[in-house]
Amino acid sequence: MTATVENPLHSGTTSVEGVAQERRLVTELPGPRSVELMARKQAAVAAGVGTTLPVFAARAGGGVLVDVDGNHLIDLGSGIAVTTVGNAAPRIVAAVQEQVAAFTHTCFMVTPYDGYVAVAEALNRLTPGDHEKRSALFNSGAEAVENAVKIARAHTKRQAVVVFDHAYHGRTNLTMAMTAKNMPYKHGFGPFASEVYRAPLSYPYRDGGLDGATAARRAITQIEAQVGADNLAAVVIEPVQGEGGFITPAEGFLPALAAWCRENGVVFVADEVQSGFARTGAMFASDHEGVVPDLIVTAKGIAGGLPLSAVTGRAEIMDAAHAGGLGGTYGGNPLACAAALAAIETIEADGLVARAQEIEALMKRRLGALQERDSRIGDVRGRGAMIAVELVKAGTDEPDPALTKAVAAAAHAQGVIVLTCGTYGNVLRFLPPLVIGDALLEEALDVLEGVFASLASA
Ligand code: PLZ
Repeated sequence: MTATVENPLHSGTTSVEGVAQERRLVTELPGPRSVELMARKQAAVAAGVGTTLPVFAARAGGGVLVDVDGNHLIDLGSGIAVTTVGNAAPRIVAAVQEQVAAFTHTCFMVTPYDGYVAVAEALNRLTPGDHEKRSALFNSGAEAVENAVKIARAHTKRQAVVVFDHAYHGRTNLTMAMTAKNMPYKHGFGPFASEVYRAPLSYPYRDGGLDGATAARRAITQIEAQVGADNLAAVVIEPVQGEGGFITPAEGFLPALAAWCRENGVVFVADEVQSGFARTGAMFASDHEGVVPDLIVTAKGIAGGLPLSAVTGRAEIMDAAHAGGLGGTYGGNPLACAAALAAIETIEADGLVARAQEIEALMKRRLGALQERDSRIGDVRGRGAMIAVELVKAGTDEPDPALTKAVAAAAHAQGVIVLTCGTYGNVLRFLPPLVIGDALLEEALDVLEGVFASLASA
């Protein structure tokens, strides 16, 4: 019999990585040091690089970010789903310190090193499906998405790419074309890459609850009519959409699309840049419905904050690109690889997939209760620690971006970092690090509840 060990995540741990696990405001936000730094930022950094909170970070750990004025904020953003294993997670710090002292860079294409190979092995093991796989490493999510398209085109000798309504795939030229939303991602930045076609998504809250099979049929009919399977290299989809609004397609949608791709020799690509690595309460969001993508794109949570991304998939597809056709100076940098191996070890050893499921239960319980009292919360959705609420004008389904902005701003002012998203700017999203304790989560939700009450029929 094992003794019951109290889980520190449930018991209000007082300090993680030297950071007190509490919300504590010692100045107004932003404080004087942040204001000073913001003025320097405005004078030195290009205006196109925005910030959500005008608060400069000093350190972070567990579920808390400490700013340069000593304010302790509850982090429900994880740097957009990146610090899944926590900020400055001990295994990552140790692994990176060891690597940085050994060597910082050789370029894997010049003289390789084992960290890169070990990350590829880990990805091949962890991603859905037990077929033979290969991986290639890059720096950013967008770069990996671009490479997945290059690989699919090399394999199929076809050109077209299908993406979906509300999709987000990045800010490079090809991925801007693949991204749906104009402002701020595309506006004024065209012309965009050609041969990218958009299909309707399954969006249960806004498509009358169309079942997954019917929604897939609708998308496939449009693809067959407007593109033609014989011209189509790849279908690229986020199994749970990120920037588009945490839209989770109806059950059956993803499997039906994947099956159609298989029947038609089209490469089915899951963009799991945001949804991957334990975030949704499974190692990958594709796992929830047993979908086995031909290629899977990962980044963000893969390396706890060091820049790393990957394409992993069927060996015969991955190997279609000629030698020297894939790469880049920094892709699979040794520091990032050391961090990735430590992040993967942390997810597995600390049971973070299960922790994401606990976070889902807690958040959906609280947000569901709030929705029952407040008809401005049109929908509560998402999986694991990737949860969102879609805000509408009370009692309608009309998006309310102004309310969403106001709620986020009020939460920020009270020391809770929340992010917004959605094509209509009316989705509040929550992406806590999986190492956040229950007490902090509950407190953040208390703050949100108070914010909704204070903004009542204003
Ligand atoms: N695919 C599904 O979520 C990045 C972008 C934030 P990069 N999402 C956050 C912003 O405003 O730039 C993302 C994603 C999905 C691809 C990407 C792109 O990943 O690492 O930002 O290039």
